[in-house]
Amino acid sequence: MPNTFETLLFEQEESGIALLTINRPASLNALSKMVFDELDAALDVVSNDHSVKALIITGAGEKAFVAGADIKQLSGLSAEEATQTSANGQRVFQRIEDMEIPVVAAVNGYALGGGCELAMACHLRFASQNAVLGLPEVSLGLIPGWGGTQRLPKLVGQAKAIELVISGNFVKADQAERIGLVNAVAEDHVVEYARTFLGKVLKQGPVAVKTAINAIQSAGGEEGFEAEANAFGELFGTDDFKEGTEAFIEKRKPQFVGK
Ligand code: CO8
Repeated sequence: MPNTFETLLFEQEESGIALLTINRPASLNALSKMVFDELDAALDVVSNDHSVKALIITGAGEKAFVAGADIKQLSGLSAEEATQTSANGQRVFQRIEDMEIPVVAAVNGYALGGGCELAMACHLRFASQNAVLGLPEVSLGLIPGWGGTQRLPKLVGQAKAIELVISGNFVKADQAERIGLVNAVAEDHVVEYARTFLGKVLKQGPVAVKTAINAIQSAGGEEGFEAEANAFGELFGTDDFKEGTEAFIEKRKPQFVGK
């Protein structure tokens, strides 16, 4: 499987973290069809390589994470092609949400429209000081089409989601943190901030981390409680649980094996 791409940079770091950079800075990293095809392929690489323990997604350059769908491509689509483009983007972003490792968006500048939707599909979002997020699709006579109408209310509540989507208003990093759209604002370099955060996560029991993300994702319905209880019980059968509890009792650091 190739891990060199035209519109992405893919780097595997020794720490077990992979860094995926959307790399079209001249178009503020706008999401073209090729970006989606390559994202799909990069997610295959990550899923099949068990040495990758966490993923950071960011944008090339200082100005933008991703400034949305490639409007130049979008403008030429028929209604049928637009529906397909929406469904395909939803599928790729759902793959991100379903990844079995933590996926963090390092939002380094504009995250607009599809860029904000990409960030929302990640498990966590950290923002740079100059980050600006928003869903300005209504200004183009559109609505968010890559999961934004579904994920935004989960993060910021229904009323705030409606406010942001129907006004197309942008929010800066500090406001995005206040409303829950991003987890935190980095003082300095946002990718470094994400690395430091993930460094801590990677010291925890890997099966427990994966199970926690799955359980929290199923929150919201009756089934969520049942899924949590079942997952909790299953973790009792893992080597990581035995090691974690033994290490606590023996007053030493755990050596997790991820099983
Ligand atoms: N698509 C294509 N090119 C873009 C995009 C974009 N989304 N954003 C910026 N660019 C290009 C500009 O055209 C410009 O190119 P050039 O130098 O060749 O003219 C270059 O990037 C630099 O941009 P600007 O000169 O505009 O930079 P500014 O600093 O003046 O402004 C902004 C930065 C505010 C981010 C501005 O570029 C902007 O408003 N961009 C568009 C933001 C937007 O509306 N995004 C939402 C797009 S719609 C969407 O994402 C829908 C997703 C769901 C799709 C569902 C499937 C059908």
